[in-house]
Amino acid sequence: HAAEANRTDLMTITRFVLNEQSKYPESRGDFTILLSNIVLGCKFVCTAVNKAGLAKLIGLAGETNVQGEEQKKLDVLSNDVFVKALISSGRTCILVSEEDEQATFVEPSKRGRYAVVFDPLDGSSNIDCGVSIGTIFGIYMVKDSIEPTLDEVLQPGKNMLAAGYCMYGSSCTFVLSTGAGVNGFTLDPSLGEFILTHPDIKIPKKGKIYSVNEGNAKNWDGPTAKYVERCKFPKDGSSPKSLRYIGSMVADVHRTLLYGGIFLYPADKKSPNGKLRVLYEVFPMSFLMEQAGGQAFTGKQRALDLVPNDIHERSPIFLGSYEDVEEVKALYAAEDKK
Ligand code: P6P
Repeated sequence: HAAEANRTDLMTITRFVLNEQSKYPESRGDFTILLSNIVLGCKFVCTAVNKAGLAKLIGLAGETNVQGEEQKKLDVLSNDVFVKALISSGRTCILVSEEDEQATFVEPSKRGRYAVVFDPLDGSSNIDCGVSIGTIFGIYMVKDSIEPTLDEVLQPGKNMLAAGYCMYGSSCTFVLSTGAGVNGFTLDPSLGEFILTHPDIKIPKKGKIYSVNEGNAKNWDGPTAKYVERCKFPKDGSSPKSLRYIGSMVADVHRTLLYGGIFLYPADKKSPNGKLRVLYEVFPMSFLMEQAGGQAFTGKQRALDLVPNDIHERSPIFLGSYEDVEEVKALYAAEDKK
């Protein structure tokens, strides 16, 4: 009976957010409207990504179609969809996208109170081999939506109102936090709705998996090299961690969130700030990890305390199970004492 009730009591993402919003009587539903436009963008990208495999046959996504027109690459197409969906929501005033060198300042007639930072299709180099990819986003409330400046988005990640990602894999999974825990929704294609499937996600306190591109080992600094060595040759007699590295941040972070363990993209001699972008990769994933009971560290500080100076700034990142990240912090602290 309960199963039947659950099946018919559909907790869609819109209903879920409306429930959340009802806790803030003064809210005017703006966030719900903003989120529904982000969800719309994800649904579009989900169908486009799923068709990408056929693209070679029907000339989409970066191929030339039958009319000989050069089709946009999927990440450019996805960016167009998100920018248009966010502007048409009438709830944003600044957009920062991985795809656009400059921030987008929304025209005054369509301005709203939110700034959205996003990577429309992270890991898109993996599309052709069918590896899961995703959209990552973070949302700030702006102080001055009349004459907004870049300062509104050069804010530490701890000031974000919400963050999330949508993973386009064997199923389309939307993971979201509005600052009161983390919830996962799965797209039911027959309904065209995201349904709550992973309520109140909590990351295990310690995990058995480490996730890093070992190909960069030659260039790692001491603490990172020491930590990875410990994962492979534990000194306390425990069994070694397993290495799982997909090379698509959304997929590696989603597995870490659900199974536990640690994901790291450290600094190295070639890239002293690592590779991942602060605003729309490091901050949203760090926000989610903290909300799920894990943590995120840059090698110097709590990731969410970082104050970016440039909208495309990079940072090293160690994120995941609380105790695993603690070990990394201890190794960097010991290094600082030398
Ligand atoms: P590497 C994908 O290109 C990406 O931006 C992230 O999704 C992923 O975590 C990382 O780069 C992989 O980088 O250097 O290991 O190939």
